[in-house]
Amino acid sequence: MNKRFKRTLITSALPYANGPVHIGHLAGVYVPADIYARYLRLKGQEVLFIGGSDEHGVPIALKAKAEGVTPQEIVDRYHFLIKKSFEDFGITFDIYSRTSSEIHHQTASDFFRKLYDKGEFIEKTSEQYYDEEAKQFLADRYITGTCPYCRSENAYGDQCETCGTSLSPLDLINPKSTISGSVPVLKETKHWYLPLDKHEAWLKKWILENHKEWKTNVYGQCKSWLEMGLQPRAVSRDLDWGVPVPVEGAEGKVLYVWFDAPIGYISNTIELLPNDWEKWWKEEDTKLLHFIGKDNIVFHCIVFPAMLKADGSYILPENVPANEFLNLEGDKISTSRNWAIWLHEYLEDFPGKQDVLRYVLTANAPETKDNDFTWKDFQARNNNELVAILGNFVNRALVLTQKYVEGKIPVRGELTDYDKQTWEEFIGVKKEMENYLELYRFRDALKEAMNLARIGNKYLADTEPWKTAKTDKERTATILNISLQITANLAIAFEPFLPFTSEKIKRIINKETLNWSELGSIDLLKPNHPINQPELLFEKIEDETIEKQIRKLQDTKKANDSKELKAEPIKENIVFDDFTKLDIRVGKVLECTKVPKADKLLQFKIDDGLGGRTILSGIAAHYKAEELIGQNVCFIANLAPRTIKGIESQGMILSAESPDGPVSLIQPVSDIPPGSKIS
Ligand code: B3M
Ligand code: ZN
Repeated sequence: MNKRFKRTLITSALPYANGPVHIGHLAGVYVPADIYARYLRLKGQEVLFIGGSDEHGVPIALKAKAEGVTPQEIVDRYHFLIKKSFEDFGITFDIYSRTSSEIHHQTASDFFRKLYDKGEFIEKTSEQYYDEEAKQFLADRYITGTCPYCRSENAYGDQCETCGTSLSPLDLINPKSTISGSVPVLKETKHWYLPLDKHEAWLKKWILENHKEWKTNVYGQCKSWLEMGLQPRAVSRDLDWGVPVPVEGAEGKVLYVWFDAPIGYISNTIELLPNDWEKWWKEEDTKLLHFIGKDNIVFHCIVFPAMLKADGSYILPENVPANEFLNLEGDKISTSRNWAIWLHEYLEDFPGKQDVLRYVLTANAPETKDNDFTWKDFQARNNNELVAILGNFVNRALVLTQKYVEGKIPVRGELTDYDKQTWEEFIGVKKEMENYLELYRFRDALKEAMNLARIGNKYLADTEPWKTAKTDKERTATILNISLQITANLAIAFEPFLPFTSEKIKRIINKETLNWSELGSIDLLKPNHPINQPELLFEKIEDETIEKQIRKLQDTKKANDSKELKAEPIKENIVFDDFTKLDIRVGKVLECTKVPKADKLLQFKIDDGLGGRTILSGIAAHYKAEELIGQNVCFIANLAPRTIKGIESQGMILSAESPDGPVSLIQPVSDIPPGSKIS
């Protein structure tokens, strides 16, 4: 550890308590954080590892409304399930608490109040939608309406999930409150903003100049945020679930969930160490690390540091080793589509195999780019690596010990050159592993740990103690002594990664405590030290087992497809006259370009046979602008013009959309002049 630091405070993102945790959570955040915490503890360093559930926010309030229960009931249901999953997988939090706790409410409230009193916020009044029936302001997610870009009818106030465009509630056509179904009205409301623009200069220096060592994915994201320029960010919301804003006249307002959640790291520390928490958060010799997924980077690298700085008494994170995402069998993990491997379900199907999952998720961790979990890879890594390399070596060393030297550590004779060379190699690989651990490169570190076991296998294969046993007792004793020393070393090396396996090895070799400084020692087990009966560390996973899991996912996919592919219900009948009001025409695309700052939008110049017109259409995700030039399209010619992103759209281009995403333009089958009428 760098001289500057005396202790390490590790935080891991607080998962929302509105669903169970899955392999993506484990791979992205909790296994890496746990590996690091275990590694430091084994080295005898002072470490604190903080976890907890994030129990506020709109989705939790919405879920409660949908189920007709209180938000507290929702978070109680998931908090304990999540906590248990983490315990089951050996994630060694020093505390796993929750943001609905009293101590958190108090801490977050005090934190806000101090910043408020110091004048660190700005107050702004703006117009927001208000539901007069439910008598409350509507968070973006509580408002639905028609998307102005793609006309989908179920767009949310913050985003249209059909075309992906991010929206503000004021963009929606025919807005509706999801609480009462009524049409919301605009009403003035006051909120507090953290003026991030005022923090921009020091943030730029702190990250872009002083933390060039951060992972490139993290540094890159920060750089692009900082270069775009920071804006004041609202830290309060009109909502009835969360930490109340501790200011007079702020009834019905709570702290924005992303304001209170990171303070959860602090409140959980206070809950654990009421008299001793401050040194962990306020002393310069504490190294603060945030383990998170990539979607949380801006909050941990920019917003939370700005909050800490605004307070003035806190340290800032030394590093934020964020990971990318883990996909599942080629598709994004999705809670709503049940496309996930839930930890509690994994344990039902693979009891006792926590380490297999920890291994696979680390070996394939999304450290630098998104990665894919597949069941075939899971099986291959178990069978070809855990069973064939680590399990095989340890088992052979132990069985041979029982067979040839009566289950005791034999006395070692003089080392041959080959023995010495093996040990040197072992030390070299151990050093590599440590270097990687220090750099949060756990995937590479694990690879090197596995190489230590490979050295053991090669040593046994080359020295063949089963042959020397017949001719040379002393040589056999030396070989087995070295093999058992390697075994004990593996118990140390693998402990951060595979803690259950490491425990098992330690039980078998009768050595309860081993620490990191002993790694590399050839004298971990003294002569005549007794060894217990061997047990297998891992077992082969059969094709059948894997096929069952793959079938389970295929069933999920089928269920999703049949749900999603069901056509939408037919709208109410209209009379023929209604239909004739529509003027639908054929047009030819003269120009087509992407609209800047609107991901989904294409701007068309159409030859309509009447001098041309401009139309915007939200199909950029489905077509390249240049491939549409020269093509015939169908459009509604008499739709009242609308201005979107400052451009007047004079009509609407027709396209068909399948419920599972694909979009297809409607085009005439044969060439027909622009302006032709469609009926
Ligand atoms: N609950 C978001 C997430 O689970 C959020 C993290 C909070 S960390 C302070 O991705
Ligand atoms: Zn849309």
